[in-house]
Amino acid sequence: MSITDTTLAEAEILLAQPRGFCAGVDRAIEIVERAIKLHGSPIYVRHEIVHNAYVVEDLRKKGAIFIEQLEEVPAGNTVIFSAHGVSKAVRTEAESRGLRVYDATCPLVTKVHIEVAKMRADGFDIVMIGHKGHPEVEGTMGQAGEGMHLIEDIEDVQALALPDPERIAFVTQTTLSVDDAAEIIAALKAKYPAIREPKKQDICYATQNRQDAVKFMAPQCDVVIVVGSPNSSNSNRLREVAEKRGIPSYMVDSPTQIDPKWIEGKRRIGVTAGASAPEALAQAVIARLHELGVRNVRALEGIEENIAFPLPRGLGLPA
Ligand code: 0CM
Ligand code: SF4
Repeated sequence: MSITDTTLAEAEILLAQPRGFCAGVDRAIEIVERAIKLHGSPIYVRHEIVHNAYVVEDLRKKGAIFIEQLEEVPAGNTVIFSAHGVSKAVRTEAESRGLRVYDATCPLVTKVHIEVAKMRADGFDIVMIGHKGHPEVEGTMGQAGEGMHLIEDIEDVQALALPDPERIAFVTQTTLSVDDAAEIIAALKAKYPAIREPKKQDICYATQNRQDAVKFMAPQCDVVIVVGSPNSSNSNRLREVAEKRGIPSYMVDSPTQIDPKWIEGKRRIGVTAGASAPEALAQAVIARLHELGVRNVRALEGIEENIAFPLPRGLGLPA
């Protein structure tokens, strides 16, 4: 047995708690599965239902067709809006085309949409903190025709020139880095002391809890592996949380992407999963680490989540 083998046999996997699916992702997947059962395939889904390649492929096999533009949905068909939400224009287009719609927008994204609508109705300009081009940002920005200002970082705060500093508010994307958002919000408040903030932060419970779990886990690890797809905002943020603490960290979509070099000579290997990454993938990553010689697994303590969101009308009965 080589020195490396001996080390890996003594090494352990630390498992973050909580990790993986949130209530919004559970609900969104369930909506697609129930719609297929109810109406038969194909069922059209606007954008990836959640940002996970494995989930999308699984639903594709079950009869879902993923599209980006509503014009790709043939007349008379059913379309499901993804967990990330849609703009008012997309909703109107679906209505005017007479499509049957099931809305899998996470209720915590809808909460932000409602904030935007209320504050625009009160005459406020709204600053949104988010990542340009992300579908959730497009959906939330698209809740109002005008008066929306997207910023991504502190430099953007300095560049903002708003018409009435007494009538402005901010909202955020739900899956931001909690720490980066806090810095941007502090800069906003310093520049616009009267800015109105959400009653409860827009960053969702799942994002907050998974980042907190990595903050607890990372200092105990020599390397961190995050299960998540490259386009998943919340999964990327988990990798960054570990990286910012000086721990080498990698994101993988599947166990085959693990490079054995990452764990060579490491004693503690942290594993977590983004809110859209199935537990089956996290378990497959653990199995791969076992194959590579790591024997022990220790689940860390952390918050037990027991949140569930109701299904939309028409899909709520037992399947
Ligand atoms: O927003 P993000 O890119 O993190 O989306 P996701 O599909 O990976 O996670 C669930 C959600 C939402 C909204
Ligand atoms: Fe909803 Fe948060 Fe999950 Fe996104 S990550 S689906 S906002 S609970």
